[in-house]
Order: sequence, then structure tokens, then C-alpha cells
Amino acid sequence: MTLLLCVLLAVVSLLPANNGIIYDDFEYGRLDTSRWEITDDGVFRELIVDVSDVDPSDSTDYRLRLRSSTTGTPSPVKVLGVRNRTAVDFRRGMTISCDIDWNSQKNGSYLTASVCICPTIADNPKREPNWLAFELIGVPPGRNVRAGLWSRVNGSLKQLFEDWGDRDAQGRPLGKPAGGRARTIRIVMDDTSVQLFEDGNRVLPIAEHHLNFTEGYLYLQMSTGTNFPSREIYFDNLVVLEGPSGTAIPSLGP
Ligand SMILES: [Ca+2]
Ligand SMILES: [Ca+2]
Repeated sequence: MTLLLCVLLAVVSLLPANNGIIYDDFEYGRLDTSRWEITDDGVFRELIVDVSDVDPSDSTDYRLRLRSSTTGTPSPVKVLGVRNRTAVDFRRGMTISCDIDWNSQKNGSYLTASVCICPTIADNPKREPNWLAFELIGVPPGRNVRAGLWSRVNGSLKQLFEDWGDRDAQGRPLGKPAGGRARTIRIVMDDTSVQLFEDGNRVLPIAEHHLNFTEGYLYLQMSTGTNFPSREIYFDNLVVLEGPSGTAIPSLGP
């Protein structure tokens, strides 16, 4: 991944000066609050948004950590995470790449990890009437996930992509095994269309997203139901490039 980031930064250095960028590998070991604002919505027993070393050895592997416990708390859905303080203009194209680690959940039911672009500043972007979001959603009993991409336009939800993984002998979807590794998500979009890549594989060819905005804030979010003990998910290696896709996209990604 270090090599990938070097390549990404090399690409960025070649881009015209008016291309925007968000880049964070969290290796400073702390959350840069000049760039990130912590967001939360709902009642928590425990809520942690920080940067944590997930490598148990003497080496370090710093990632954005979202951790919550909701045992004994009211309200069915709780959301926490960060919002980048700088809005990104994607009229001429934008690529978002980041790693999402589901973190080997023993019980990932009613747990989600999401990457969201929303034109408004909010405690919970999913409550807003307009956004685009990629999401991993725990499939009960929760070691597996399904993946989806949705846009919400004036309050109307549109599903652009969904993957439930394999099915059992009865045809019931099982979700996809999520534990033990981070997966790299890449969203490539402009003012009309979006593509989605998982671990370098294009899983959603160009599709219209129907969004009615062309500038938005990036949110990295976790949501959980109530009465769950502490659970953690991680994000890492975030890169957002603003600009024509023809310039940046071919050099990005694994
Ligand atoms: Ca890192
Ligand atoms: Ca360590």
C-alpha cells in the first residue's frame, strides 16, 4: 500500500494546480481536526473517533478508528464518524479511494461502514435529502457484509449497486466474508455518472447517479443499532482527487 500511495502522490504532483485533493493515511498518529470534524447522531454508551495503531507489534499501522457501544441506550440508530472540512467540486470529475476494514466482527448485525458525499454540513449526512454513499452492511449474524451504492435525490433513494455475495442451498443470500482484511473502495464520478471499484475490480460500470449537486463534503461514517457492545471499524489511505477523470484515474488504484 505504501507503494500505491507513493504512486498516488506522484500522480497528484503532476496534476494542474487547480485540482483539489484530500489525502490522509493517518500516519501522524492523531486525527487532524483542522481537516476533519467529528460527527455523531444518537445516544451512545461509548463513542470514540480517533486515530489508532492497529498493528500489535512494534511496527505501526495507524488508521481512523470509529468505535461505539450502545448497550442500554435509547433510539434505534446511531451514527458517528468524521466530515472533511473542505467541500470537493466534482463537476469535472472526482475519484475517491479508501480502505475500509470491517475488523472481524463477532456480531456485525445492524452495523454499517460508509463513505458518503453530501452537499450539506450535518451530524448525520444520511438524514439529509441529497447524498451519494457507498456502504458495507452487516448481514446477520454479522461476520459477513453486503455492499451497496445509493444516491438520495430530494429525499428519494435510488439504489445504484448492491452485492449480497454467495447464496446458500436454499437460495438465501449469505453476504460476503469481510473479516481479516481491509478492502479498497474506489468511487469515480462526475456531474452525471458514477463507477464503483472494489479491490481494483470494476463492480459498477458507468451509471447515472441523478444527483442534483456537484459539490459536497466527504463523510466517513459508522452506524449501529442499539444494545451492541463496543465495536470498531477502521478507514485508511484516503485519497480524493478532483479533476478530469482522464488525467487522474488511469494511474490510480491497485
Ligand atoms: Ca495508515
Ligand atoms: Ca504497533
